[in-house]
Amino acid sequence: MWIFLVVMMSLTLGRGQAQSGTEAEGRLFLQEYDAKAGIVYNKNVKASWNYYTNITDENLEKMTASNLESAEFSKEVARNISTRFPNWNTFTDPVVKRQFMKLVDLGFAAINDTEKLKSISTLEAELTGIYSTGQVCLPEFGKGCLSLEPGLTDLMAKSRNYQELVAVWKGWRDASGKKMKAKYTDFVNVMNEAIAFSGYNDTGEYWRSWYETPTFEEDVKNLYEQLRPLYENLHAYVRRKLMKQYGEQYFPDNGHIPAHLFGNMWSQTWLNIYDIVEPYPEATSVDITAKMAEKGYNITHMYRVAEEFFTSIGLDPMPEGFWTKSMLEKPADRDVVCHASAWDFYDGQDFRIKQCTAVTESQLLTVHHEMGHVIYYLAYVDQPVLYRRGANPGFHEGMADIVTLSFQTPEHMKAIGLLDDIPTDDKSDINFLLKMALYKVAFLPFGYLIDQWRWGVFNGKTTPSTYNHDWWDLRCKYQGISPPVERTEDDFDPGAKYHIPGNTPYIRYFVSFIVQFQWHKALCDEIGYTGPLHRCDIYRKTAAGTLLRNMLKMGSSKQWQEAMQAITGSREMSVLPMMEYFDPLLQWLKEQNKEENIGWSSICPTNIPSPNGPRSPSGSSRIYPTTFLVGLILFLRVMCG
Ligand code: X8Z
Ligand code: ZN
Repeated sequence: MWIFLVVMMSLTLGRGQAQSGTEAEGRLFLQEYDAKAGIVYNKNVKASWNYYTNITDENLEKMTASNLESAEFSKEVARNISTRFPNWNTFTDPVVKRQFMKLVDLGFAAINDTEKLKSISTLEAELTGIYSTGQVCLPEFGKGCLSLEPGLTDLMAKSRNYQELVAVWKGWRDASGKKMKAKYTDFVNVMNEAIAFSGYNDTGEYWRSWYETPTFEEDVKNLYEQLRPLYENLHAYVRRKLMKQYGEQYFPDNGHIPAHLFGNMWSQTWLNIYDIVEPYPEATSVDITAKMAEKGYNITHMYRVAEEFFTSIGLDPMPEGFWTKSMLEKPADRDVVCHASAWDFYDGQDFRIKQCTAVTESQLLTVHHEMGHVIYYLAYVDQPVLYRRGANPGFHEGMADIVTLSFQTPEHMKAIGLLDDIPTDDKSDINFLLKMALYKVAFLPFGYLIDQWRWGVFNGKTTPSTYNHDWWDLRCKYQGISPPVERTEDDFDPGAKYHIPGNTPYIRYFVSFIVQFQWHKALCDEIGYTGPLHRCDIYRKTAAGTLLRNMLKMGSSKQWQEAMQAITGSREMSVLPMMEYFDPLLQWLKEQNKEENIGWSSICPTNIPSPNGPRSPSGSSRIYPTTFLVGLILFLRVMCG
């Protein structure tokens, strides 16, 4: 490792040169930096790829060594800037100045203790390793030992057996999160210690700084509040359908839904229970997974279909190496990190996807998502390395998702042969919108709460003694769901979600789910589309591709507000396009929910219904306001003779 460091030191910039520090020299310095950083980043990403696609101790060690080299390189550059360009802040060219601003913000690398830096890298990899190798054995349900992908994911999606779902849900949390608590506690402490060297109060503050918006926390809260009625109506409708499916006795009295009934391990998207909640079974809706099987889809074809969408609007095809170097299938001979991701190797030609692809509808959407990330990488490839990022992290995720809004329309399904006729009746339209809501609306509170929890952990509001309690407080409050079995502080349920051990910030997805609708509307306006927003398909419309590309190619060279303006004409995040998209569904849901108590208690139930049967002797103590009053009157009558 030390040999590496010596080689790397000779790459660092500006050593022994005269100190003049003019802006023109600053520009040269950046050019030199760019060439060298490309090499260092490339080596670093390769080492990470090797670990993520082959989890071994040896690969872990190599990745850690490479992370340290990369951090040392960044530190050396920042040191050179402080001696050679102490006044970079006065530079006038914003393109130059912004790069200096990014270079001096070292993040965790600022810490002067290499052992601590090393432990950040090691802990993250170890936590990811625990997550990625976890298995659940289910002999009582006639099944062997299953990993998360594809086995447990598939069971969560398809099983309609209450007890089996409990076993999978709890089993995964025992096999993953429960084994992480001590390591995660150390991880938080060492990250906070390191980030203090960069002048941040805590890691959450550092992560939020990427949005360059002083009111960011308040802004996302306001966005969430505006969308809450939409979620609450969906929740009430789905709750009624699930009660019918599984029986009221399993549902707590306070309006919550047991968390394991949504067809998804984390209740984050509810697409897989469409069959239970379908509004009009007699109208049109397509079982895309079945149709894919019927049409003979295989994994390569799924990626070709996604690529064809992007090229149809004038965006780039995947480069040659993508097809040979990506990991598109789960290998049978080694442990890998299955959670899907897209990789930029910073050499301008090597871009890959890592995904344990299965031939299902939701995986087809993930294929589009990951390829959307690669399209962003390709669009900003001519930017300096420092600007080869999304305008903010939410923009990258928004770009990854935007085509799913076109892709899923009946119009598009027909265009690619997955649907025979385009339905025009209102009932089929509601079926379609409900399905979209199970994906896009159901996600909102989840996307919002994950980092509410993590920001609290980082700023000390949530301590290890209340990790799980505070997690469930948020899940109960925002999602209106509660655990199907008792939880204690021996459990660490946050760790059962990839992004917690993987240390990927999550508010980006909430931002993405807002901005993708803004962009979808802007692109549909651009192509002169005048119908309802939810039926717009930008397929084969190069004008849409051009507008999108003009925003993407900026990378992070400007603040996100400018990128937003380039595509929508406005500098703000707004929920209006999403509200417009789902308005017909919201009106329909309100009608369906007329007799319903919408909402739920903001606190978790104290008495969790037993997974094995009725939760109380009477089995019917649901306290809706009306039944509660009748009960009270009867009680008083008895008491008062
Ligand atoms: O993690 C992802 C992508 C990779 S960026 C597969 N997503 C979030 C998740 O799975 O929790 C996409 C949407 C939300
Ligand atoms: Zn993504």
